[in-house]
Amino acid sequence: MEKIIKSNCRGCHGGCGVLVHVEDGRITKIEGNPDFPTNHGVMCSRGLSFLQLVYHPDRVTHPLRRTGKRGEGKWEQISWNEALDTIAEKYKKIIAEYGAESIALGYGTGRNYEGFLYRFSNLLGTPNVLTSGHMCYGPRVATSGIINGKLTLCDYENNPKCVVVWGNNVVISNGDEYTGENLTKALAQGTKLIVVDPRLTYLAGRADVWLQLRPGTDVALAMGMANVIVEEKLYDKNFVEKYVYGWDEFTARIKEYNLEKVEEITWVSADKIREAARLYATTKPAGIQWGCAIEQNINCTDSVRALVSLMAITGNLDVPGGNISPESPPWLPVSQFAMHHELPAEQRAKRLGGDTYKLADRIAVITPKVVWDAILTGKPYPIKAVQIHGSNPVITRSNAAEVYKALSKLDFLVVADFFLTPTAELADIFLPAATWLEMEDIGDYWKRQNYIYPRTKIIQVGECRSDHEMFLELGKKLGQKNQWFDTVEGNLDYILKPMGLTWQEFRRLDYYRVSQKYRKYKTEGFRTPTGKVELYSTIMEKWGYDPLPIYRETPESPVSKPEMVKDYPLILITGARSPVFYTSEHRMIPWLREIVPDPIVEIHPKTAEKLGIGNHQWVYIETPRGRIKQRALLTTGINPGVVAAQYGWWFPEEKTPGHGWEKSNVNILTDNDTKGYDVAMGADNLRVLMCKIYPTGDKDES
Ligand SMILES: Nc1nc2c(c(=O)[nH]1)N[C@H]1C(S)=C(S)[C@@H](COP(=O)(O)OP(=O)(O)OC[C@H]3O[C@@H](n4cnc5c(=O)[nH]c(N)nc54)[C@H](O)[C@@H]3O)O[C@H]1N2
Ligand SMILES: Nc1nc2c(c(=O)[nH]1)N[C@H]1C(S)=C(S)[C@@H](COP(=O)(O)OP(=O)(O)OC[C@H]3O[C@@H](n4cnc5c(=O)[nH]c(N)nc54)[C@H](O)[C@@H]3O)O[C@H]1N2
Ligand code: SF4
Ligand SMILES: [Mo]
Repeated sequence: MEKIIKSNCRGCHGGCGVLVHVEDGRITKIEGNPDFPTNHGVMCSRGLSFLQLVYHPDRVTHPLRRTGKRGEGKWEQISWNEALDTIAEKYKKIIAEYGAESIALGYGTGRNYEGFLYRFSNLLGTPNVLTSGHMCYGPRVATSGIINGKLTLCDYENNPKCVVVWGNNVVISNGDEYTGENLTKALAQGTKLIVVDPRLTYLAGRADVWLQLRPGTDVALAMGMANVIVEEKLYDKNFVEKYVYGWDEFTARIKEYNLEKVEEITWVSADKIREAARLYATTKPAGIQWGCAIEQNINCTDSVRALVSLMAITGNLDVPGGNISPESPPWLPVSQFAMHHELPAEQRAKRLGGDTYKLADRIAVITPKVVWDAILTGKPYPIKAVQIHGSNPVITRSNAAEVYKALSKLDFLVVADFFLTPTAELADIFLPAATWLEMEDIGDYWKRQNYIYPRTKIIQVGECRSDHEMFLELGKKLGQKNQWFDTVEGNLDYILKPMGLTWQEFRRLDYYRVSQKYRKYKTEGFRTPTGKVELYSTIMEKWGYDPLPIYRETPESPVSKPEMVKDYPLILITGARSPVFYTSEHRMIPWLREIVPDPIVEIHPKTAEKLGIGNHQWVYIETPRGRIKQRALLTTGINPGVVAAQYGWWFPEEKTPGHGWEKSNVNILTDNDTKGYDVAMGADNLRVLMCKIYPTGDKDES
């Protein structure tokens, strides 16, 4: 008999309500739930093909132990008890000999088990948790935290009259909070659109103004727009007078960004910048929809604060239809569940890179390079073991060759995943993870938005377990028994308790919605040291950074390294999202691979012609770090001086343990030299490189 169960997809950062059809203990279909408020039945290709992941023949459904040499691909199946005992014993030894800080935990993008992982690591006593948070979402959260008190998002529910999509391709990526459906609906109602993107995306094509900037120059552009807004007196005088700190210093700084200079830096004409600034400042309310492209370069923190400054001076902060900071549900906040307060101060002080990247340290985030260095050099102290859940750093971290080398040198590596990825192939112990269809989970516990939802366990696949359960059970074996509730459900009850709900009550809801309050600053001010929006940041000043946003040229660019242009004439962007794959996932999913069989690099036809490159031809992309192969896609939607290569590629169909991790992996090309890092977050430069491209001469041109 068929049953239909409501749930919430997590094939990406999540958020789409779905109906799951189950027959005889097996899921037969997943479809969109038309009644769900965040997606109204809409799903993407990844969600629709999710069953091909769940029941994939290569999915690992039992714990494994390595039997051969590291990376040789030889494994034996072991029991959960044996796997967790082995890990616990190893950790006890490392802690006794080197200290808990010599164990680093790691997790991937936007995970609901974030709280469980941090609770485990804090109780273990290690301050070192590897995430994407230094260059994805974390900078927006942390920077908003010190400038205006809390992350801000575009408020689609109250009809923005203008939206600025900045370094984000939300209809493809369904970025960090709601799905792109909201924006699509706003546009259908006539909302004005400004897009800041070096590529002609679908959204750029629909925009009233498209600012095709040189990659990595967002701060200069934003400061130029602020300059126009101030000079032409288009700012919100009342808001500025009452709620902004550092106006004089800020206006003095933006004077340095006259449009002539900004045009030269950004490649966007002064007229276009003026047009965009006027449109944004005079069409109220207006929201900025920002993405990770502004974070993945040397200007990370300053890009975020320059954009918050634009929101503030135009009076668009915390107003309906502008940029709002969503209220959190009255649950136990992740930071409290994570027990950051339990990490002893002397352990916290040992956080790798914590003294250098102070804004990252504030949100318990580290930049990965410090971990690779600690493994490879033993300095400032050795990292002996790494435990990674839901992340594939060999493919997703900058300077992949160094990542591979570092992970290979570890005493002990644990990886929890669905598949034996190139990273998992280096593990000593592999833990088979459950998908969102196989666990009890509070959907979007990690996000900052108004909706949360229950996900219930619908099926069991092999012996797979949720990551939540893995941390709980491992914690118990490492002396944390008294600090956890005995079951995952007990811990979910604990998180929900302040809401007056038990898990059993919550799991019956379709979703839980927190209503939004607006203009809270009128009574509460902003949660910053001055109680105002700090255009001039007192916290950055205290830490010894520039208190005002400033544009920095990327160390590897035609401007800072003109001598490189001869050999590496093109600017390379990496990472613009593919609609069918999620980060390094899904390359083994037949429906998705059929749509995009090979990695793609976008290149302008004129450039391609000069280089003798035909459409769909395999090309080498080369930087001083190495070279990879992708297929050329000729498009006039990119500046002739820029190319854009996809990220996340490996080849699960190649049965060697490396699965072709070096062939098309764009992070072979990226650099992790700290000279290119953002000063406060340690964001690495994934977006602005210099490269050359040439045909591979391969015959397989089909
Ligand atoms: N050059 C370049 N590099 C980039 C980027 C870029 O744009 N350009 N983008 C960066 C960004 S924004 C991010 S967030 C990172 C992402 O990088 P990672 O966080 O490393 O993300 P994934 O590649 O998605 O790795 C996720 C792995 O987790 C597994 N997985 C999925 N769900 C679960 C789960 O619930 N539990 C467990 N245990 N495993 C699971 C998947 O099978 C997959 O192998 O990459 C970054 N790297
Ligand atoms: N389908 C799909 N969805 C995803 C993911 C995925 O891999 N696939 N990954 C998830 C993750 S981890 C994240 S962080 C989000 C990311 O989602 P988004 O924030 O949308 O990130 P991207 O698509 O990488 O980049 C957005 C746009 O920025 C442009 N861009 C590149 N460089 C610059 C620059 O210097 N300045 C500006 N202004 N724009 C630039 C690119 O051309 C691209 O169109 O998506 C999530 N959702
Ligand atoms: S956008 Fe994300 S949550 Fe929605 S269907 Fe696609 S994978 Fe699932
Ligand atoms: Mo991300």
